[in-house]
Amino acid sequence: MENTPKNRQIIHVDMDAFYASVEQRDNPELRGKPVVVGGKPKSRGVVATCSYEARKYGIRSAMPLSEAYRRCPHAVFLPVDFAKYRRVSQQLHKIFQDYTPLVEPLSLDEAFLDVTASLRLFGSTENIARELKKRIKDELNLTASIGLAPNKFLAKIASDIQKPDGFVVIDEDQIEAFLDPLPVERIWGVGPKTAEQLHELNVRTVRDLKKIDKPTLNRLFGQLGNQLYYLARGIDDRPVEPEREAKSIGREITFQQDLTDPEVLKTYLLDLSLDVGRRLRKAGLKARTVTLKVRLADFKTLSRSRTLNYSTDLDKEIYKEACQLLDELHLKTPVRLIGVTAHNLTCGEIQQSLFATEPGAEEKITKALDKVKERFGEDSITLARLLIQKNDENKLD
Ligand code: TTP
Ligand code: MG
Repeated sequence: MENTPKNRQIIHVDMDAFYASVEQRDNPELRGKPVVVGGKPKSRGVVATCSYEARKYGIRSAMPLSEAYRRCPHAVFLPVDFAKYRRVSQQLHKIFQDYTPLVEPLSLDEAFLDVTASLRLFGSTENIARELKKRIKDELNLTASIGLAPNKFLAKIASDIQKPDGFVVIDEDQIEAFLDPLPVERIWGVGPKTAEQLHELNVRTVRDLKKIDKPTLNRLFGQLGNQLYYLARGIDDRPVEPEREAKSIGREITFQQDLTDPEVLKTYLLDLSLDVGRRLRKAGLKARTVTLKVRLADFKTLSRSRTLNYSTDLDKEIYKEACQLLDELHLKTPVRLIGVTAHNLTCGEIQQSLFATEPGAEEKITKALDKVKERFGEDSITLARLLIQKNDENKLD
């Protein structure tokens, strides 16, 4: 790949509990307390984020607010103030620009910086990273977690591993020791399905994964196999791409074996929709158009879109549209690839009556998710697809 010289120095910055920290900063009474950002506790809708104090009660992003309230009734519930977070995000990016023009924002609170060429000016990468952290604290009165590594993949894991207020440096000679003990789920591209398949092969850690050779990984996982092979060895040549502006957010998956059963295809659509929804919400964006892409066994590719009369960032809305588009294709041929993309993006603060067109939808999903959690425990939201597949009454549509 171009622009990927050796010995790169990549910094990944991710703010801690971003929206909630901004609210705690601006109202000292909220400091040290469980704070949930997303809306009124009894309103429909989901948690955008919550303070680390609230996370002790098991509250997480994308959880229904009603459930957050059940878990911690004394938490302070606040509405989402996008305009405010966007202003803070701009200040943050101004700080980044003082160190390098090679800044790739991933969302309001997260960015990659390639500081390879900045070293002569600032000394070491570690200096830059420490200075960044200090300026974020002094000038914005917020904390960030920072990862520093020779590539994007490692820098992103590094920033996440010591949250909050983390600072993790991975040198070339520490890559193996750092990666080997991590669970395979940490590798980019390993979602619940792939993880399940890897577990069946007795692969739980990156160290285990490295024991599988490249041809086998290719045979088992197609294109993803290559990615797994290289990332497990800490190799990632993707360049930092400055000012990447999202025109669409999408994800697709190529199957190892062509699939025909529409219900199985829909379980994949749910996985993909969960991912697209999460990335939309993180970027503070909503989409009006959902596109379904299907590649058939004979490589013919079909693409179908639907534009809604409102904008959404909700997994279940994206999933519902994708399923309808799939049904309308009346497929008779096996499918080798399926993908979901959200287009026509707008900033999140525009008010939409998400549920006005669909009374009761929110309750349905809340109930379905609650049932899943009762049966499978807390971190099992993605298991919802299994339940949906098995149990008709929990269908989201
Ligand atoms: P994250 O960086 O994922 O979360 P965070 O900064 O709140 O917490 P931490 O990084 O310490 O784990 O997302 C950044 C912001 O994006 C978050 O503050 C709120 C928003 N967001 C949503 O609105 N919905 C979501 O589902 C997610 C994941 C994030
Ligand atoms: Mg964050």
